[in-house]
Amino acid sequence: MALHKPLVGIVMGSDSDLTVMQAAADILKQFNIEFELTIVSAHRTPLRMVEYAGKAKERGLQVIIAGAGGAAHLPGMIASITTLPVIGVPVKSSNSIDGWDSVLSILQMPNGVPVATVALNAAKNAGILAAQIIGTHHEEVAKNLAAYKQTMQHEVLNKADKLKKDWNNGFDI
Ligand code: RP5
Repeated sequence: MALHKPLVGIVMGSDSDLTVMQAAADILKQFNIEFELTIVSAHRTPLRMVEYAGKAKERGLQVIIAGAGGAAHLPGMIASITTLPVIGVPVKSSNSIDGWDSVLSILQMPNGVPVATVALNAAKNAGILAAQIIGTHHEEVAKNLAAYKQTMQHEVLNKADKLKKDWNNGFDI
């Protein structure tokens, strides 16, 4: 079987981020999008970070998902080096006070260097956003995303239906 090149790079500051970041990998698998996953630390392996970000585009990656906690500089620093879109996942890590440190470190980027920041620990949404970026030029991924939205809609409508029956009450459209 031919090996496909990964389109999405998932990087995290530490293996302790994996319990959160795993959700990005899981949803990309669901959408049949090839990805790679590794540890790159802005503070502990700065040269590896520069190398990873510097070579990401020429290696064929189209999006980078970067997760980190506490003084979370990884997504912003990667975004400062590459022209690829970078999605930042703030992780509520062991060194995070309450999660706000991670959120603000990733969110409050200076003009000119954007990071698409998702909610605290929201690696699943990072994966979906990466799929949506790939889906702008990949018809099969776009179809999978449309089907995913349909499924979510049906799930909510089924729940509303159940509530209506349980409470003999509700709203019809
Ligand atoms: C950050 O420090 C990492 O992204 C992780 O969220 C946090 C704690 O790392 P460990 O001390 O668990 O390796 O750089």
